Amino acid sequence: HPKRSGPELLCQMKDSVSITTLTQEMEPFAHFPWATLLPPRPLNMDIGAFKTCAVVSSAGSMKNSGLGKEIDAHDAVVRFNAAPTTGFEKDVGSKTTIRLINSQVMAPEDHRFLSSSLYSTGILVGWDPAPYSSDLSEWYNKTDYPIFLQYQRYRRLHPQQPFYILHPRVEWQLWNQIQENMAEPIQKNPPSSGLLGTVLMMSLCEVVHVYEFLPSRRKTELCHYYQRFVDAACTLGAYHPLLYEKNLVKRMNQGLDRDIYTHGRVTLPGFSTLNC
Ligand code: NCC
Repeated sequence: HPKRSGPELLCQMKDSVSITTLTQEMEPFAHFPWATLLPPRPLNMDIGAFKTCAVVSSAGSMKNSGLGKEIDAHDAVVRFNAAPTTGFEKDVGSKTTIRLINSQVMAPEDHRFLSSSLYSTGILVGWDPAPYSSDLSEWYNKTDYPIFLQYQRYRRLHPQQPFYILHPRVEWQLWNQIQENMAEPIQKNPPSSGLLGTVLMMSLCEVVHVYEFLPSRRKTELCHYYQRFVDAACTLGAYHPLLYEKNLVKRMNQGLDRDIYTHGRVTLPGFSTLNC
């Protein structure tokens, strides 16, 4: 196929990726005694629609960005994994509406998940790299990390906090979308939390600003803004098809290249605003 234009990519994304989360009545969960710990309704029926949303990548280049105020001015803000706000407000803001966490972060070996206050604000959305095109039962018996065990534990300890689990179908719909638009074969691993969160917000918001997913002039080999750890693979990808994800986001960007350079900011339209 000829290379798709930005508007074509956006419409294709809207048509082929549907953001869903697990609910109590889905099989096989409906038959489990702990099914009632799962939300009765999918995420999109409980929150939104928002006007403006910010997606804050965890990249080292968020450091010294001074973007905190701009980020907090959005109606909803999504953050990832163990990325903190405390002590970094000036650069990343302090509002957290949704925290998207991979199952590695939830793993019991990392004792902090169940107790740390890092995870106590906002709506949690967990995800786990599921086998390609598996059904829910197959995945349930073969998760990368024990996401369901930890989910149950967390829900019992923090029953008031909304906590959803992303349907694994979303990962592979999005992966297909990336592969469809690349000339070469890409690794069959799910997209990064950053792209999952971006598309999640495109389904909930009218306008989405993504920060430092496409690196600005502050681009650095520092992995995260909150850690002294240097690895270029954090920005360019190893396990996740990150370079391809970034290429796709660059092509969908409706903002100015200048905004990427100065603010690391990409502007994407919400799906509801598209006339496809
Ligand atoms: O690093 P991570 O991601 O938590 O970052 C969240 C998202 O921000 C974007 N990012 C991050 C760093 C960087 N230099 N450039 C970026 O663009 C990416 O979009 C990224 O998804 C993940 O995707 O869930 C990931 O999680 C970590 C790790 O599991 C958690 O941080 C918990 O410690 C993974 N690291 C390892 O497995 C070692 C990372 O590969 C992906």
